[in-house]
Formats: sequence, structure tokens, C-alpha cells
Amino acid sequence: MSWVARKANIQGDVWPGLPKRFQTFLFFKIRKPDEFKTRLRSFVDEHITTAQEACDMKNQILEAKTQAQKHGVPAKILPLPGVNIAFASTGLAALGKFTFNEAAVKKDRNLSKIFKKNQLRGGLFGKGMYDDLVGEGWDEPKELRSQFKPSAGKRLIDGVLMVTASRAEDLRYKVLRVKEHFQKEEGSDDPDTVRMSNDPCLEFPFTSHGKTRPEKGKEHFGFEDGISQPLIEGLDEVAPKDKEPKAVKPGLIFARHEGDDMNQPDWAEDGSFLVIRDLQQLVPEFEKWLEDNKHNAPFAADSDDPKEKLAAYLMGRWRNGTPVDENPHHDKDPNLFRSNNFDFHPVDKHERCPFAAHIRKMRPRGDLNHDHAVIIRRGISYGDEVTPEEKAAQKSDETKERGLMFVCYQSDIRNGFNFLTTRWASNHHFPDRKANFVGEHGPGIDAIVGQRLAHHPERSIGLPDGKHPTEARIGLDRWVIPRGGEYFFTPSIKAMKEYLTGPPDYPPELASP
Ligand code: N7H
Repeated sequence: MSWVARKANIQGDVWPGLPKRFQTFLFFKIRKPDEFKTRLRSFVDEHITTAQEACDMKNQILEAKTQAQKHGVPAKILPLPGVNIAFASTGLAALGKFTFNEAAVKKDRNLSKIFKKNQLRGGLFGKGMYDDLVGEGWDEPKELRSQFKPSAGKRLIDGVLMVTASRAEDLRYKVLRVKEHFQKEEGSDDPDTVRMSNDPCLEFPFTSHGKTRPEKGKEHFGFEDGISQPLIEGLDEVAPKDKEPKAVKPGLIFARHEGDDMNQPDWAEDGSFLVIRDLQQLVPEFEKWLEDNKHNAPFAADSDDPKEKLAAYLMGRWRNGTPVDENPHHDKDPNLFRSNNFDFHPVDKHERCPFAAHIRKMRPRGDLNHDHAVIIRRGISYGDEVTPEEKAAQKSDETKERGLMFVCYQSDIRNGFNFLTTRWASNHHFPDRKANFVGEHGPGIDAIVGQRLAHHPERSIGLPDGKHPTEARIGLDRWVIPRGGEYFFTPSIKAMKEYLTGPPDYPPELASP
């Protein structure tokens, strides 16, 4: 299949991303699998936004911006709603397309063959986020939202419908249409008089909402986000600049492509694993810490703006996006605002970008010979702006939660999200082999998403101080609270029209957890 054909087969949020100022996450539970399958088949053509359609949307936005610039007027916001769907392992099991009972299935010769041919590989996907991250001790159950916790041993989420739009009213309209598609009474097809069923094939146990901040592009800590994404061979046509990371094999994101070693079943081709994670951000606390510590960091203390320099050290970019590797002194050069043209060389030093800065931990570029743990990020902020009262108290109001609905895609959760979080972000000694340059305590934990187990050292990062090895270290607080999430698989269009909506592979008693 050519890449042109694939664009009509891939869901658009995976690549190139759905344009979104507003997003609703409709987490669902499947009640009647057969009816759900029938409705899903027509839903795919009527509502799912493919990569091809998402590319067309992006072109329309670009054209509107060009026209607006030409006429010196603000660009018109185009509605451009989008919809994608993804399934948790429990959702695939509800469709009879995944089994948790491997041992029992393998006792039957026929089922055993089916298992070998069709079972989606990936132990973490099978387990789900709760069992994975609580089980391993990373997530604290008390901090997780109830919807992400199993109830009476049962997981509550079978899948997610993600609806996006550029205007709130278009989003509301599209969400209604999506719900109606799965929940209206049989035959009630006129949108003006639609009747919702009392016994629908799908329930929505809960819904989350994301919206971009008034300062578009910036997340709640005030950093420009969504700058650096991996370029994908065969899909992204732009050539990377000299120091930018090279394009990656498509198999790091898409199943059954070059670079994907998971040996997934045929039906999974062009699909991608999706991770959604609710990360609450303590913004006033983050600002207070910067204020309190701005004079404790060498070089920051005597810079023009110590607080901003300290923030830039933690992130690896100034808040306006300027990479500290390209300019550690200030953020005033407009050519660097969204630059991605850096590789941390010379990698035995961190005079410009601390080894433990968030972007260096999460995409180590020159620090690694092999770019193997790569994700595409599609997150969106949620919650309201910090109030003047919170600012004055330097403390988040418990009733006003805000954060990031972190969303990412990869062909293997263990080598993508899970690896980045547990092996890189949370490990004081990554990037590896830096002890000679930063001292025995290592580069430090990721200030944004590093998680700490009880037996781990206190949170800290090493900072440049002009010495060799550097000696300066600064203790960190925790400003991001993981509130739970789930692991999903985003199938291709073809998989949803054929395999997934076909007859079950296993009887319900052998499929269910
Ligand atoms: Fe991170 N932030 O807004 O503060 N992230 N991130 N992230 N992140 C990046 O380059 C942020 C999180 C990655 O290619 C930027 O687009 C926040 C998780 C990766 O150079 C900013 C949260 C994971 C990159 C933020 C959060 C990652 C990246 C710079 C949570 C993985 C690309 C802007 C609340 C498990 C690195 C940009 C590269 C960049 C923020 C979470 C990964 C500003 C607030 C959980 C791979």
C-alpha cells in the first residue's frame, strides 16, 4: 500500500494530528457488542477523521492564515471538527477480539491458532495503565481519579472517542452527533427528532475536556509546547535541518512497519498504541519554587532574569520555546523561538543545557547513538487559568484543578511512554555515562514528569556551574501529579470496517478478564 493510500487508512490524530483548540474525551464501555459493531461500521465512514482529511484541514488553516496576512486581518477560525476512536484491551475483549485467558485458549487447537494469528502483542496494553503503574509502584492509588481505578476488580473503560474542534459550539454539536450515533433508538434517524435509547449499545461512564489556553500554544506552566515531534520517514515531507533529529522509521509509531519489532497481527497494520494520562499541574507552587530558588542556581543568579533562567534550565527551553542549547543567555532572538535545530553536542558537557532538562531526558538526541524510544505527542491542557487569589496565596485551590491531558502514540508502549517515564524521566542517572561530568549523583530526575519511588534519592538535578565535573545541584519539589489514565490501541480504518466488526474470535467467557 502506498503512503497516499495509507493516509486514508490511518486515523488523523496519530498523524498529522487533529487541529484542536477544544477536545472532548468520551470514555466508553461497550454494553452490546453486536449492535456496537454494526454502528461502528457506519460510524467509520460518517465520522472518523483520517490522516488524509486531517492533512486537508491543516492546508485549509494554512490557506486562511495566508489570506488573512495578505489582507492584514486576523485569520478566521475554521470549525474543522475531528473524531478518532481507540480501544483498551478490555474493549477489544468485549468485541471478542482479545483474550485475557491465554492458558485456557491454548488448550483448544483452533483457538490457539486464532490467538497466534490475531492477538495484539504488548503485555502493558493487556494489563492497562492501572495494573502497570500502580502494580510497579509508580502511581499512588490515592491520587488517581476514580474513573481510572478498577471497581470491584473490573476496569471501567473499554475505549475512548476523541472529538476535537476549533470552536466550542462546533465541538458541542459534534459530541452530540457522536453520542447519538451510538445511543439513539433504532430507526430514529432524523437529527431534529432523534430519540435516545434507554438500552444503548454503549455507555459513557465519564468524559474529560481539554482546551488550549488563552495564550495559544502555551501549557499551564507557561512554556510553548508542541514544537518538537519526530519526523516520520515516508510521511513527513520536510527535511530535518542539520542538527535536528533525523526522520525515524515509521515502525516506531505505526504497527507492522519498518522499525516495529512486535510482530503484530495483520489486522493491526497502520494502527498505533495510544496513551492518555491525566497530569495535574500545580502552577502557583511551581512559580513559588522558581521565585524561592532563583538565587540558588549558578549562572541563573547573576543573569538578567534569574527566575526565567532557572525555569529554562528545568525545561531545556525558555518559556517562549527558545532552546537553551542554542541560547543559554536569553530568549530574545525571534529566529530561535520555535527552533529545533540542536543536538546537545558536545555531549560530555552540560554548560548550555542541563543533562536532566525535560527535553534532554525525553529526547536525548546526541546523547544517544540510537533514536529508539520515540513518541508523537498530542496532548491538550485542561482546567482554568490561575486566579489572582491562587497567585497571591502561591497555592493551588483544590477546587480548581488544571493540567495536561497527556496523549501520545507509539508502536510499543513499553518502549515508548512507559520507557520514557520509568527508565528515563524517573532515573537520576539518565542520560547514561555522565558521572564524570556531573558527579556521582547523576544528571538528576526530570523536573516535570519524573516519578520517585520511596527508596529513590530525593528529587534533584545537577546544574552547570563552570566546574568540571559540575558540582551544583538543586533539590526539586513535585509540581505534576499523575491522576491516572489508560492504554489504548488506535486501529486503522480497514481494521474497523473488517476484522474488528466481524464475528468474535473467542466466546465471551474466554475473552473477558
Ligand atoms: Fe513534555 N511542558 O509544557 O512543560 N514537554 N511535558 N512530556 N515532552 C516538552 O519540544 C510538558 C510529558 C516529551 O523532541 C516541551 O514541543 C508538561 C510526558 C517529549 O526535544 C514542553 C508535561 C512525556 C518532548 C513540555 C509533559 C513527555 C517533550 C517542549 C506534563 C513522556 C519532546 C516543547 C504535565 C512520557 C522533546 C516541545 C524534544 C517536550 C511540557 C509531560 C515527553 C514545554 C507540562 C509524560 C518526548
